[in-house]
Amino acid sequence: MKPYNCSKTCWNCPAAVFKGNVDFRACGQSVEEIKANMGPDGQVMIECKRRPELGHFEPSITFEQCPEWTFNKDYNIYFLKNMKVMILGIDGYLGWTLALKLGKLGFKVSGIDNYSRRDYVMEKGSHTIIPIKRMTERLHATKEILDIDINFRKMDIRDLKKLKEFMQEVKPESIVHYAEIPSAPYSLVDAEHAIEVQNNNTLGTLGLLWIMKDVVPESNLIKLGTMGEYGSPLTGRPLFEGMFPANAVLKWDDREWSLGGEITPRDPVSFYHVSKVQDTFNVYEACKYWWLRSYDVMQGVIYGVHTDEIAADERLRTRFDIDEWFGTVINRFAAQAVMNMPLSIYGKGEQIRGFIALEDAMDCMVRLISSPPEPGQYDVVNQVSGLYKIQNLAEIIAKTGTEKFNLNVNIQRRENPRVEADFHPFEVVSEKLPDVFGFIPKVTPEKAVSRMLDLLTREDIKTRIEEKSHTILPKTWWSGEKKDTGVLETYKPGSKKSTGYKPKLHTGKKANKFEKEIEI
Ligand code: USQ
Repeated sequence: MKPYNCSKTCWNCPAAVFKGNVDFRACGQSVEEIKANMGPDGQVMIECKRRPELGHFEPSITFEQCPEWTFNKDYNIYFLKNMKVMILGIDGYLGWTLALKLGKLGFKVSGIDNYSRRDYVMEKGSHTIIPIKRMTERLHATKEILDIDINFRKMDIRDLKKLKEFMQEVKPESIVHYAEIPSAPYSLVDAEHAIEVQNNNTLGTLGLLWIMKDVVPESNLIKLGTMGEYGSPLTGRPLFEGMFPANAVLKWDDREWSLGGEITPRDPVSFYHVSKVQDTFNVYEACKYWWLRSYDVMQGVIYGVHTDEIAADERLRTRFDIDEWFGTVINRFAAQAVMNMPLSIYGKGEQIRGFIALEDAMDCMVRLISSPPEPGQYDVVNQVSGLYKIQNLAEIIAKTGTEKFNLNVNIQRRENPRVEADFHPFEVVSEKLPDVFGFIPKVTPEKAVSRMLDLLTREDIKTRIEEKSHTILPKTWWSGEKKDTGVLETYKPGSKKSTGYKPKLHTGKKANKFEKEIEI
């Protein structure tokens, strides 16, 4: 199998500075158009920041031909030597995990964070139940154990002056943007919280785009969106990867139009998810106006505690939240199982979401970083490895907990504090990551849950869950009320029949095997 990014060229490479007498950044032109229209006088020329000895040349060297790109056999892709990646939100659950993964693979990692996640979880009266160190200690431990240097600056993404200075100093070749407040319930607490979420997320991203335009227009922005941008359309219309496919058609009043290439409808499920939709449009526009390039990652709900790097030492662990605001459902269920608390399904439990394990999500990020889009290209990937009903997930956790860890697990349906459909069809297309980037999911929920329970059943961690168990059950209602959710039903795992409906995941050719394995 040929390396996935072998035929990408200087057009994709962040080291290429475009020169010449074609104003290829003029709005509305596609790269294909430019290439097709290049007359004898209209050549696009570049200079390579990494290979200045080449002078001006046509941007046609492939990654396979270029000595700056080296082959990595584990990923079957080329990596740009010592590629500089800046992670915005490097102190978080995902940011920290990715920093260590990239550092271990030889990337030059820098990052910023304002520690707001630590503060918001404290505001809820909770803490990360897997203890994490202060940043200075994290950085020391990273150097000592993995021999990785991380260039860190404490700052808020909205501090434009500081961020611009840091960008000018580092000149990142890829930027991973995790610096957002990632919680739907937090955005529904009250007006102040909703405003803070949308302010931080939307304005943070908008400022970043202006800085990128001025300082690093060749850098690849990997922007974290969310599957929740799409909602769960009751028509059952497939959730395509951001844009309609070429053969999609709109029929109305006896007439037809092609929808190919248009952004698909969004129907976000909280004010937090709305902020991600706003980002989508801002990034899309910036790519159009300034020829920035970006992958917008519609990420499913993440779960898990493991990558080889974070498991290498206690001081390298990433945070793990279980409170009603910042804990995600599988992680919360695992903590509840350990505490002998019934697993709290909201509503009927027939709602379906896309999920992906932490380790698999990191694999996707490495691949996206190493296959940058072309200038002006805005592309979307749906990053999920499986679709599950919440009810089925509860069964998986209960089964693993009972059979492997001797836990006594019950399941409890509670009133749903959110506004979301109980029953809905769900069909998701997630073909680009496997087919274009070579991602094959490796971690089943069973495997990840097993690893989680291994860690969470440790006495010291159990004590930390116990201390904060009062923060687990939801009190934040989408109606604006703050009150407990009533119990609808408590039942034993295995005793409940779900409707026969199975969601459909179009995973591309590569991931089919995994899909079969995890069918439930
Ligand atoms: N749920 C329960 N019981 C719980 C917690 C959640 O039944 O104790 C249900 C919710 O009602 C919801 C589903 O589980 O239907 C997922 O909830 P969640 O809290 O795990 O995830 P969500 O609020 O959707 O947000 C999370 C992350 C967010 C990310 C998103 C991906 O917090 O940053 O963007 O997952 S997605 O859901 O695909 O939009």
